[in-house]
Amino acid sequence: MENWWKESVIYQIYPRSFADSNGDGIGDLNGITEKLDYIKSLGVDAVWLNPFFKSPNDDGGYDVSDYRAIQPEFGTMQDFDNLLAKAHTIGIRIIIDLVFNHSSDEHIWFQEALKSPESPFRNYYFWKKGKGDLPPSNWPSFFGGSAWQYDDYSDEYYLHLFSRKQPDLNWEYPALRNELFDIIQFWLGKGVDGIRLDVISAISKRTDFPDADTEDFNEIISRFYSNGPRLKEFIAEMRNAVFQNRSVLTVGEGPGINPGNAMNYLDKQSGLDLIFHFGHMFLDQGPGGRFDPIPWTLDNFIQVFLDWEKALNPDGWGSIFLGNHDFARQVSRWGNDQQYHTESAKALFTLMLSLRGTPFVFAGDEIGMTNIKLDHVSESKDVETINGFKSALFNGISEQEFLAAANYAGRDNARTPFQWNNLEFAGFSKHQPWMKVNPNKSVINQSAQENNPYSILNYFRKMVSYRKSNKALVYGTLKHNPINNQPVFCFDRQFENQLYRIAINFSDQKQAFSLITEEFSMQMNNLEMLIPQMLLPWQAVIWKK
Ligand code: ISL
Ligand code: CA
Repeated sequence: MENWWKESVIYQIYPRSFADSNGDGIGDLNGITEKLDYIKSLGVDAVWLNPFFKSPNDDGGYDVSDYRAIQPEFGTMQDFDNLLAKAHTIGIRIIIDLVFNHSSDEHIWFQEALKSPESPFRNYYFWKKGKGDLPPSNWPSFFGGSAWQYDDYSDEYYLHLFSRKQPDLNWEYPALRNELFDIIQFWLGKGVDGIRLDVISAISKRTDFPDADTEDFNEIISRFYSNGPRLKEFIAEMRNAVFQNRSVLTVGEGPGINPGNAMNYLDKQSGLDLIFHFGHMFLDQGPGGRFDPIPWTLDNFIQVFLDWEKALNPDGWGSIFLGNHDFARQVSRWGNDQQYHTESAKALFTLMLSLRGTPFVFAGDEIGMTNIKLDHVSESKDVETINGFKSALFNGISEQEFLAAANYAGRDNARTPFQWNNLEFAGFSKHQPWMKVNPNKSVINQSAQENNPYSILNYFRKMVSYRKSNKALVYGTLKHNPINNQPVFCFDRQFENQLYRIAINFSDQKQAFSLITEEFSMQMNNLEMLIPQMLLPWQAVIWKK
């Protein structure tokens, strides 16, 4: 069915942290297969799997050394085929995650390119002479330091926007593009239902590599790394080469995608089907990026959603997400994971599941998993945090200060083992897991919530089913009802003659609320009570007229 993804709710799984089937402390494909009935019970329609391809795991699998082989720790190709077949038998689609902005430096292409400037693989990457003893440009890597790594054998530098073990692929080179299209064909041939294209926003480089004229990292991303001159052309070529079959979902991810350029990615004929946008995900990042946190405001948060609503209407389609493997747990970042943990976790799902677009729910958020507190940076398993700490020390920032920023915003928060139950290692594994288990697994875990009608888990299930039986929440228009000087997000969704009013109190205080009259009937409420003309702390209600 065309556009199946418009009416879908998609569940994101980070394989390393979801379920360990063979007791080595590492999540794996068979672990996911064993949990398919649970996944189905959520009411979701598809699963997006973060990369599970062969990788030295420098960046959690986003450094691929063989795009046609399974990461041995995650299992075998047979295990993948088995997962895909079982998922299809219960009506769950599988979306895979192809990392085509860069490969691992351990990929055979890069190993060959390193051997000689004359190698046929040399042009699969970007190589440039330095400027004196300086790199070719002043570009900073996402993961600290320069985006250029010197290779003394050839006296040239190679480009890596991410870690030095993630050399950028040169899409200017047709032979490379054809290699990538063949890889897509390989996985489509196996029957996958969708492809997430990692950092698609950066595949077209400014090949003159001009120096950045700003220190603001998010500005550098947008103006120097993303939205390059041949972006639309490359996406169109890929679409025509491998995605003629429109029932396969193509979703583009990438920093630098903004309301002004989003439609460049979504051309009806030759673009992608939908994009992840990150406007809200950088609201609490200062000029120094992730580890330079600043407070966010609800007004700015709401404005991001309104701007995207305008930018993607009527032809575009976006994703709705509040967290993923790259950001802090949503209930900790946007909600109140202490005094109003359950209420605010539910309120965030009311928001996610009543907006226009395709909701992407990150595994663990449906049970309200929270951030983890690292006591030392040495507990981090994330290259972005580990390198970020090195840069911080170099700039005279103490471990304590950096740790506070990493515990607030670091990606480790999203990668702790799924909390299935209160047993040792939270039922994720029978073996010490690769990553610290959050001690709060004793109170926050799936089995404790499974049969509790008031749990986050069962509210999530109810909200998913409510969205599916009220298509206005998928296709309806969105009108904001601004409420000045109150932390309340209220908006209407209208579809034909149906009007829905959604109100969410983003605060620990009760708020007067007077936008409901008697012709509205309450449909969903994240609390067990409703006081007229009032929203209790973190109360989220849907009415219908
Ligand atoms: O985490 C971020 C930077 O602070 C995000 O901007 C992120 O790097 C960016 O959205 C791209 O993320 C994707 O590509 C990265 C990988 O580390 C992320 O896990 C992946 O989601 C490089 O492949
Ligand atoms: Ca395992």
